[in-house]
Amino acid sequence: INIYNEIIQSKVENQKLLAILLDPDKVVLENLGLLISKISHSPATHIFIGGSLVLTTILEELIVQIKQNCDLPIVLFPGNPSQISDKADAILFLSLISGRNPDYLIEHQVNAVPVLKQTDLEIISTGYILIESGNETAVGRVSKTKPLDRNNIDYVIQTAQAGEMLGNKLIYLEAGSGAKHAVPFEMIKKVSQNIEIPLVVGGGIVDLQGIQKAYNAGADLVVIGTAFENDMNFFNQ
Ligand code: 1GP
Repeated sequence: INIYNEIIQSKVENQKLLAILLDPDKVVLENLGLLISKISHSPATHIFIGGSLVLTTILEELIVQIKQNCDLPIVLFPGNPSQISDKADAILFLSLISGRNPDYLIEHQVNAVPVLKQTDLEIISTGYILIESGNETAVGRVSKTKPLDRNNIDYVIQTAQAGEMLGNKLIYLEAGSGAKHAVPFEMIKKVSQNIEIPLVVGGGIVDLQGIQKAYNAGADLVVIGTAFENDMNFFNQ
């Protein structure tokens, strides 16, 4: 299966997608059975794995155990090149195009190539755009970049369009994990209207209504991390 082609197909059919983001630093392996069962019974279509730091060594084991017990595609969402594992299905090959730190625009990507060449991971190039969220989030802190102004929608559109013109396959509007304010719906709407490629939205979405509103505004795939991390019954509300 080609994960990107499926995302495109879903967009064509207006079927919305949902990724649960698991941060390996926060997953307790002993609870994994229950976690996987909750994910399998949720509306999730994808599992994203990654975090800004990932200090743990359980990344591979985590992926292997999920794969044994769950059919959802596993997509790496790495904070840096050390978070690559050939046990996953695909990787969001991110470039932080909202920032002006060359390390996160191209340096880490260059360094990741020898590792990626040894894997069969499907590589999904992604223009990653961090939006100001009312609090400092790990992405901004670790990447040492400034998020884009949440009121300057035109500049965010222009950034997303530049990402598309550069050949990215996805645009990801990110408020940051645990964001106080999610990406504004008006911004999702305008950006989705001005790009052809699928739009991923995440950060600070804490209820089912927020997910639905992001879909209605034009998000093709919504990412939920903290809300599910805090409450495994999040989707049973
Ligand atoms: C972060 O977009 C994801 O990269 C998810 O954010 O943890 O706030 O859901 P939350």
